[in-house]
Amino acid sequence: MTGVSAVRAGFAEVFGGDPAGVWAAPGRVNLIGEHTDYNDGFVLPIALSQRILAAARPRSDGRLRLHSAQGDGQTTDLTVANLRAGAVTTWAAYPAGVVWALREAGHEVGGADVYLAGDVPTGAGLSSSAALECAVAFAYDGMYGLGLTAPQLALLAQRAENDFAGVPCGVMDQMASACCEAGSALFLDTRDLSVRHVPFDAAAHGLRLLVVDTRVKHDLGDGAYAALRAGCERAAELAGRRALRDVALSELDMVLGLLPPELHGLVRHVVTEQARVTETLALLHTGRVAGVGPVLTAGHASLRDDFRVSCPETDLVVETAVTAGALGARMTGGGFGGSVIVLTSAEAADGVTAAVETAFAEAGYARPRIFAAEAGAGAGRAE
Ligand code: GAF
Repeated sequence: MTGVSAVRAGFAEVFGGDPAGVWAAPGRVNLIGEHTDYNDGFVLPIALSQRILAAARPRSDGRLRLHSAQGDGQTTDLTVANLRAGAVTTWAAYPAGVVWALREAGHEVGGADVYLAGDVPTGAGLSSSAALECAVAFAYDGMYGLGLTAPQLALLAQRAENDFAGVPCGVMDQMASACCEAGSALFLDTRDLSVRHVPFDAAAHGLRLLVVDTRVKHDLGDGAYAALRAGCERAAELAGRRALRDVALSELDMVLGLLPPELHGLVRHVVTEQARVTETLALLHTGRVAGVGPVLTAGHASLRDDFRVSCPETDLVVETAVTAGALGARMTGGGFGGSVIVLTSAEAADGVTAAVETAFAEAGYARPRIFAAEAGAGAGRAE
């Protein structure tokens, strides 16, 4: 985990002096509820212990200076009053977009020096961009005394990503980063943003939740995600529903009869995935955590065969892990690469890890990064 003292030292080196504070925001994995958020549906993510830290100090001259420890050593120097959607095309679009979104929403915020560092892998489907946005949103809220709530900051972070950086994501990742609590998964109804914190402690049940980063980079901005979203919205419109969330499982066949065949897979996935979230919630509420495994694997099959967002590497992880004795596995996040979550007994975890590593080596794939996830805390002031 990147430490607060390292970030303070980095800030002093780049900008001189001390920051006004240090704020942190985590990455996430989604247990279940994939590609449901922009269909007004349910999601169930947990925050990771991997996080982005932002050491920040306000400036009175309207300049926004952004420096990332993971960047190319350059400091991005912007003028807050000149921020325009689409004008920043590097990683700095995410933090700058948050400042833009705050001002668009009428908050009178000025400039700042912001030093960013963290250990959320980028392009791994673990929400590094949402963590970046939320770290800066919470830093600005603290520095400028805005008094905004975590969901309000999450919505501003999503606006930054949608309208400033031009990535049409749903609200799950920002809500997870902003609102999760340690030891719990976040059940979120994306229609009304109501949340429930659902205890999730795999270790207490003799289990492990492994995250396998396949190292296949995914990019939500490349058009495929937008096309899926547009397909879902078109299907809802043709079916005469506000969103696909409004199609009940019992009506699925009837609704498919109203739609062109190329939309069937999208609709089938979203409608059955909604049911899988509800099923997972019931299993967690009754302490049957191991029972979540097969639901994950069914979710992966749906993402692979109906929604078509898996790839050979994520499929290989799922297949290998389950064959090696895992309780279940599925890709997590937007897809087209990224990471897989694997639910396994603690005893089988090493064997599952070794089997996945061997399968990747045999297939000639890059060595995956594998770690055990625990439900971490959401964003806030780190110091
Ligand atoms: C990405 C998006 F950013 C989320 O909003 C969500 O749609 C997810 O893909 C798929 O569930 O992480």
